[in-house]
Amino acid sequence: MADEHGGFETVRENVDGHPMWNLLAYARPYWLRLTVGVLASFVTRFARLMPPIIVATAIDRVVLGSAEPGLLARAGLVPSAAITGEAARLALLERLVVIAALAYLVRSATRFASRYLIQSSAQKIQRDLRNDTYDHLQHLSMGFFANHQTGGMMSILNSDINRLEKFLNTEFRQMIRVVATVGGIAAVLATYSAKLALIALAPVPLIGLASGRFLTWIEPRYKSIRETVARLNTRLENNLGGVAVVKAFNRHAFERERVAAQSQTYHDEKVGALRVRRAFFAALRLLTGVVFVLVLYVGGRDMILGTPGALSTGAFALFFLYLRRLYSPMRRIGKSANKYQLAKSSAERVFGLLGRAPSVTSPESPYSPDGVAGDVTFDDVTFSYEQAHDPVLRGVSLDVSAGDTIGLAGSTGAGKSTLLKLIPRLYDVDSGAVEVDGTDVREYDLQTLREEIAIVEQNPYLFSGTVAANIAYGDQQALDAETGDGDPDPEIRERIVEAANAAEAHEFVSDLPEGYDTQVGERGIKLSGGQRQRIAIARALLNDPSIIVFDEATSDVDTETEDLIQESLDRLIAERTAFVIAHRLSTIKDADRIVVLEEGEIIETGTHADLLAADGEYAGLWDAQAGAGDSAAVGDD
Ligand code: DGT
Ligand code: MG
Repeated sequence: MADEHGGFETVRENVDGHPMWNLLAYARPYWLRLTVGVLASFVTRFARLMPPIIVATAIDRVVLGSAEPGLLARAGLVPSAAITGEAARLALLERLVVIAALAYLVRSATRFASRYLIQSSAQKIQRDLRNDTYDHLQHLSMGFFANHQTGGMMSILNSDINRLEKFLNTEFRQMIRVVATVGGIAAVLATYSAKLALIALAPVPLIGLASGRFLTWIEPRYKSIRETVARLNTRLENNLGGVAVVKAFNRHAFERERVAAQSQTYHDEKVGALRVRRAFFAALRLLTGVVFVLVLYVGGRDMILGTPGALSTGAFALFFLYLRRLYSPMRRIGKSANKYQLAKSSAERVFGLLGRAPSVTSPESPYSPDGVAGDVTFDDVTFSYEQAHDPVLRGVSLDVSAGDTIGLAGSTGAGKSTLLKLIPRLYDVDSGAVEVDGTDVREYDLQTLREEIAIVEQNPYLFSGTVAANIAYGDQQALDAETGDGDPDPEIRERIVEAANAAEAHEFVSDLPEGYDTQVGERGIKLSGGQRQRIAIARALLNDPSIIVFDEATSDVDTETEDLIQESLDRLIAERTAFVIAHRLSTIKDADRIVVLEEGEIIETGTHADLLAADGEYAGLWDAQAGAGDSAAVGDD
């Protein structure tokens, strides 16, 4: 059963290799875009280093008329000869203005390009990853879905994948920023004064190291916080989904307590992590203060005393302009590292999910016939949902010839629905075999097999969309036509209406505000159980399978609806192998054979007349129902 953690605690065990390498594999198709983006980003960073150098040159040579040529002269961008006279100074100033303007131009152009290239790559990677993850997820077995809560899966498809996109988009550029800025600044400062450059850069490895320590501390905390959030989400989703039950039983206070307890856990964990985070950043700031004071004192003192290698006025200013530049990305290292950890745990979940092999798959060389006749054999089938638990089905053997109708009866929880879920391999048997046309279902191509079987569930699920699209779900071509753009194909509409007619659904569908185009499902009009079941029958009819499973709703439907369902059912099961699970035994009294299941075992089989004559379990149930009136149901749920 699904546990209170949403079942995702162990998913990261399925990651193959480092999770972030897996992410890199998704970046591969966009490598050109990304490489150009990264290069442009480096150019932006270097262009950003220009203005302080220009300021330093302007101070030294334009304002103070110093003879010191400076960095720009050494790079050949300005003349290195001593500047004397107003005209020469003005000319130099004009030259500096042009260089500054060019630097800003380059900076803004490359920034635009790098942002565009990296952001668009991140969006594409996000899209690919979501598509793949969703597709992989929908192929996982039913057991996976039973053991993992929807909230947890949603948060992987949404938050985790979004976080990876954001990481690529933002933190990746931050990393480039750190490397380019720290490297560029170190190189420039070293040309002015090796000693002061050393002082300015000394904390860099220290900050790197501290960030690393901080990370190893914060990592498990963030993991736990993320999981707490997922649990909280699952709880909220559960409660909102079940709000009718909460209200009916007046469990508001109970649920408030449960939500409050999880909110509190989240609060406590987050507050603890935030405390350490604050301390870490405060310490970083202190360190940058120490460097500022040291450069001010040592650099200033050398200038006063005229020590050889002392800075020029412009260079002194340059140091302070650069110090800020140096530490703001350094301070972000901690944040980036945080984000990296968050992204890594998201990647663990995403790639853990992707690494999870579906347990029900087509074999290597699948059997893929053009169609099946519809013989079904259960050969000594034993099955349990959970390995540790008692089997739900025990040694069930049943031989059904193509075209026969088998009625299934038995009390609630006997295993009727479970037994029939084994035919399309929604689950696989523990031992024994299920065969279709004499071939084990596990040898079939899964798609071929499932195309031949339709299940009309006890409680059919309707997707958000039109009535027509919900019926069309049974047939790929019809579905494409009904969900595509433009007007539906009239021929396909005709088939849908025909199916609805046969399912006795046409009349009530026509009465809906927009007929077949009425929105149903979560965001549409609500239909009754009997109406939904008839739509599900129409869906199955459109699918035209060789084998049909009809799981009768246990909910009460009025006698008229019951008659309508019975009529549509008769059309559904005609000329096919049919399994009809009935709670009202009148539904199956005309079946070719009736099977009575109790606690996972077949206790009686025979025709209605045989079983009445045998005077066993079935006869007892029949009498009880007849006694309670025709429309009484056996199932007590
Ligand atoms: P019904 O529809 O109320 O007349 O009962 P049946 O006969 O259709 O019972 P079925 O096959 O749904 O359930 C048989 C047993 O298996 C019952 O103890 C509940 C359990 N079971 C059903 N579905 C699941 C599932 O998805 N996971 C687990 N772990 N157990 C399940
Ligand atoms: Mg059932």
